[in-house]
Amino acid sequence: MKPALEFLIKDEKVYSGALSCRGCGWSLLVRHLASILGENTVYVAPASCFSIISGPYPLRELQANLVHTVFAAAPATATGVRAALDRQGKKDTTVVILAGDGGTFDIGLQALSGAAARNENLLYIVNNNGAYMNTGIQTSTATPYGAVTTTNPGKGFKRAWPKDLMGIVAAHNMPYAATASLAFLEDLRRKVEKAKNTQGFRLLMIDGPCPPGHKTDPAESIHIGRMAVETRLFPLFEMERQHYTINYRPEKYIPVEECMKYQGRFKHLFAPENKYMIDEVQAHTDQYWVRLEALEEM
Ligand SMILES: Cc1ncc(C[n+]2csc(CCOP(=O)(O)OP(=O)(O)O)c2C)c(N)n1
Ligand code: SF4
Ligand SMILES: [Mg+2]
Repeated sequence: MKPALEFLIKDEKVYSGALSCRGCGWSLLVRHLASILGENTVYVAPASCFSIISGPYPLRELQANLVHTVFAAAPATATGVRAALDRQGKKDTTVVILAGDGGTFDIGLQALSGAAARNENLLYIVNNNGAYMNTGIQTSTATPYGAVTTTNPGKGFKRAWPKDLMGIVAAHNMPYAATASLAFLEDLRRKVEKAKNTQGFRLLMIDGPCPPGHKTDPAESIHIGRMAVETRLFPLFEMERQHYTINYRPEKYIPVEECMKYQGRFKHLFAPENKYMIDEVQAHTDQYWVRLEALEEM
């Protein structure tokens, strides 16, 4: 029997020898993206772990053009690349931003909002691994409630809820936006295809495994990703303009701790004095799901 990746990736568009840690989401994600988007693509990358994985000069990972840009400006840089390509008549070249959660939820949010509001013809991919991993696991506004990072005051774990990026994105009334997981590859690949073939501003937010940052076993990256979807911590849904569709409904109710227990960043929450925080995460997760179902119904 063929391994699953070989079956799905028929046309490999990355070179071998990625510079990432074992079990990193970035590497697997980019393999899938590149195999669908092909060589007629220009990638625009603000600072993130992918800036390193893509290769320091003269190495390179992607069999396509890549523009490295500053943290705050990827959508602005991509807007310029798009305009230049259009001017040359290269309208079939796809322009893709590859950004982390720090570069998206925080530092690049203004430029993202501007490009989305102008409905620039760009595909924005955010690999959400829930912290500034490249510089040593600092908290971002995507970091989950209760997670340990290196920059939380007090007891060292985060006491605020992550920003609802998809809600912010929905408010821009964009042609297409979706969440996706590396544990649900067919769904992910369908969404990349759909985003590729949609005109205007599109955004995909991918749940990004990061073993050093999440304090997980690299071999468990995909299993943990699957459990994030099964426990509804990371629901799979898409939005066309403001029309919501939930893409996967777990068959049974699985408590969030079934996903959190694999991740050392949540270990302290299992101590008796902190267990109430797991209940808070459960309540928040349940509430978000109810809201998603109501939005889909509308
Ligand atoms: C303006 C600016 N501030 C800080 C940095 C340092 N820096 C480079 S990558 C990075 C972390 C990026 O985090 P994220 O966007 O979540 O991507 P990840 O590393 O997690 O993949 C930081 C803080 C920088 N390059 N530019
Ligand atoms: S620190 Fe995390 S995101 Fe960065 S290369 Fe390693 S696994 Fe990937
Ligand atoms: Mg990150």
